[in-house]
Amino acid sequence: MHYLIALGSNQRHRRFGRPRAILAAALERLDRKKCRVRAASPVVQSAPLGPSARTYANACALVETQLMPEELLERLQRIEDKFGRNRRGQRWRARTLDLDIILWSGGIWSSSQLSIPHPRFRDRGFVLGPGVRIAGEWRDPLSGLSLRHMLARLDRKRPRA
Ligand code: A4P
Ligand code: MG
Repeated sequence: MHYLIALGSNQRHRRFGRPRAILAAALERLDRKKCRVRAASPVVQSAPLGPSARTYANACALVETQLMPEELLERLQRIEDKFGRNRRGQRWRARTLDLDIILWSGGIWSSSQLSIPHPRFRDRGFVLGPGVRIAGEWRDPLSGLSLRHMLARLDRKRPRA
């Protein structure tokens, strides 16, 4: 099975350093134990959406694994914890590492823990931009649109900086 994973960071880590370096270290972690990172996008800088004031580093990765969606989510959350993610406090607060599942080759998953496709990815340039670099033709199972198509649509609405 394949998954498209979005990575984000906007806070330094005492050991791994700045957000860009955190993403590189997180990709290395992800490429272990039953998971293979088949492709990784370049890292982009993006203005924060929401209350946090700091610029984000964002990227996407294409992961191949036999893990089912909820097993992969658990794995991603363990990696977030290793990178010092603090789950207390405000939603969307500054974070050392956020790992979201955007798309899954199995299509749709919906439970109290996990929604695939990720409910908010369609209008986020910081997901679609890196996403098209490695999976431009992958289609959203709900709308039928490819990532490339969704990014072009978003750019028409709101030119990216
Ligand atoms: N969850 C449900 N579906 C998923 C999924 N597809 N992938 C649940 C991952 N998790 C999923 O997530 C909260 C809960 O969502 C999880 O426990 C899981 O069961 P979280 O990562 O703990 O909390 P969060 O990230 O603060 O909330 P959320 O809703 O995931 O936020 P978003 O939508 O990820 O937005 N601006 C820029 N420029 N770049 C960013 O990367 N990220 C955010 C966070 C806000 N602004 C940003 C960025
Ligand atoms: Mg998240």
